[in-house]
Amino acid sequence: MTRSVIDPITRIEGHLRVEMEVQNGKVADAWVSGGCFRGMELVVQGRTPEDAAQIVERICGVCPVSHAHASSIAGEKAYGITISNNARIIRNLLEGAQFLHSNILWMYNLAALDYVNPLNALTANVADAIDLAQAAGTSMHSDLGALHKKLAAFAKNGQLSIFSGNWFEADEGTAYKMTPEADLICTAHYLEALKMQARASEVSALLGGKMPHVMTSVPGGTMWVPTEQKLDDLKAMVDEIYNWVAETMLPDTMVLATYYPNVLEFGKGCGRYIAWGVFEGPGWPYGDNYIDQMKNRYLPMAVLDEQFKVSDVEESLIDEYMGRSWYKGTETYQSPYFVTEPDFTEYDVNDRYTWVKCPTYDGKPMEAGSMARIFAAYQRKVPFIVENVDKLLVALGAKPGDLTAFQSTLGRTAIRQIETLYVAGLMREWVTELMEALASGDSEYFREPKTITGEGTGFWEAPRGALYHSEKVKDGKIEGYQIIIPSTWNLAPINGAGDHGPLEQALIGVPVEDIEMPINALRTVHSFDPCTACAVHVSEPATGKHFETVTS
Ligand code: NFE
Repeated sequence: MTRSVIDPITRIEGHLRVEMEVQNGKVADAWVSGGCFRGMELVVQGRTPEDAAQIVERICGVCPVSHAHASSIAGEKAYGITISNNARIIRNLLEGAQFLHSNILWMYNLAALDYVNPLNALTANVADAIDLAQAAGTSMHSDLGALHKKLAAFAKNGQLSIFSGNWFEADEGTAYKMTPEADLICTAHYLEALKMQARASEVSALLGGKMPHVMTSVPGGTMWVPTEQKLDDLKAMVDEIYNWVAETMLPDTMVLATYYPNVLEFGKGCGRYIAWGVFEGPGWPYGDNYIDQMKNRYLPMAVLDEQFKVSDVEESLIDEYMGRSWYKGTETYQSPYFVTEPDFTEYDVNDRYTWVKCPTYDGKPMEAGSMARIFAAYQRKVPFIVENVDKLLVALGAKPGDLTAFQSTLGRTAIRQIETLYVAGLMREWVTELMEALASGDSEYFREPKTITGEGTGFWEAPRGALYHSEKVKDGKIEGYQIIIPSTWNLAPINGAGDHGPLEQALIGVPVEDIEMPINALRTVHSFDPCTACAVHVSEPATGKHFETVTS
């Protein structure tokens, strides 16, 4: 029996430790530990809902827009109001820009280096690489010859920086399977992705005043007012991102799948999914029927069981267990609840071992994220999603409709690109919609509260999955606040019934050939795109260790 620890996991947002027991070449048990306490719930006590929407964004520099929106929705529910049609479209655009940034960042700059070895690209034949890109149908915006020369010069000077510190030697150098030509193409796209992320953030900054931590979304609507010039700028940027995503991301995903079919064989996880829904749909507003509102989102709400059977969310079935995390007591709190009592003890996988609380739905661990959203949209029959999921299934050698074919580490990685393409296309539609609204003379962007005492929950999605903000407001001031972020679901510890959290379950059974570099475990962690948030950073400078193995 061997213990294998990866700490910290790099190429994620925030600080995360994974500890695994390895037996007979496979992970036999796993514990995931989040090393951050955020405590935003305590910071917003006594503040107004308007302040809260601005403050809670500071949880994270990657998904601030989603927090502003979930908080604004909670505020609007407490205030008894809905937003105007213009505000709906503008918020969709702002949220969509952040989704595009996150999905591109994650695919190329965080996850891809588990599959792509830029050092291998040094031996590529450039002409063959150009032929391969054409055959694979993937884009060719970079000068591959110039890139090849640049990489060679960097390698000669020892300046490969982030490309030099990866796990290319895992499994005695056999873990990376792509040809030098495929590695050269994907390295070019890695670099292009940096520009596209920046472009997506420019869209957020245009609509939000700045990025990260946008300033325009508030309970009641938006402070952003379009002009023809701003809409023209928006259109140009949105078109550029759409074209790149359409030409690059799905074809690259198929290239990865060709070389790594083995990564489709592990990493299933808990097999149950939640999506609260995101991007408010047409047919606005829905009045007081919140369930209808969530079901009509462009990516709709759904709770899915092991057979992908859909049900509507019931807030009271969401609870959080404290017994294995660094919080007071061993209670299970039922939503909506407003208790946050941090209480650090020792790191002990047999007792408490993480700052991440343990949310469950109807007592069970649930996976959140793009895969959950796409499954929800497929089951709710969103036409674009049904068509593209079936196409991807056929390309992967599976049957249309067989969602089980995605339940793996590479399946989770691949399916997210359908979402990226969908959102990139919707962005273009929303710009047109906004242009039409402006031309029609509709100029309503903000609404005042009807009451300043009440309770409200914002069910929404961040790029990494289902996001929940709930607040209790008295005379305009917050008395109670609770947030359940996507990674809390995915990185959850063992629950009160003894079930492991979704990532822990996905890790159990993963093949480990090289105990010093458990690359398939790392691929599985990255497939969830974890974020333990960027607030408090806990590290152990004394040991300076990033990786250790302990034989017991
Ligand atoms: Ni810090 Fe976030 C997203 C949220 S974390 S990135 O997406 O909420 O799961």
